[in-house]
Amino acid sequence: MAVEQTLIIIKPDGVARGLVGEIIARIERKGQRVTKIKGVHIDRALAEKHYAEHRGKPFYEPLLEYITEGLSVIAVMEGDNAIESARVIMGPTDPLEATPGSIRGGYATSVTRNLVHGSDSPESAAREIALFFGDD
Ligand code: D4T
Repeated sequence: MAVEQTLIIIKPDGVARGLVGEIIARIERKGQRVTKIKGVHIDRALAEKHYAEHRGKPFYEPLLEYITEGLSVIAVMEGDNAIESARVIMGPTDPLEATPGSIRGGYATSVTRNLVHGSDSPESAAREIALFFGDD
């Protein structure tokens, strides 16, 4: 097992709905630990960098509007297989495909408003951690 870091974002509806503690706690119970955490109202420039790979796709503009609509909570979480571990707890991108026991399956309302982000590879994690915590 490899100790990894992953970047978790509780997106604006997760913060507004009071689900920060619940989401972090569920990832913690699966073995991960918070090493950094902060609240950020993501602006358009930061959102464009984070979602650069999706530029030009039909869901790109709604995605940017959503992620910039209010406060997000950004955390670095660390532990054995942190990336896959968090993604299992989150469930697939589309909440309708996610099992009810997962975060998205239980609480998310649409594929765009899917509550939570977790890095999808070690390369993404390194890029995203530098993007959100590089200046701290
Ligand atoms: P994020 O990056 O937010 O954790 O989501 P995922 O890693 O699970 O999914 P992704 O990168 O494929 O998609 C990024 C973001 O775009 C939204 N989205 C995605 C959407 O609104 N419509 C779509 O058809 C897809 C594929 C949801 C998450």
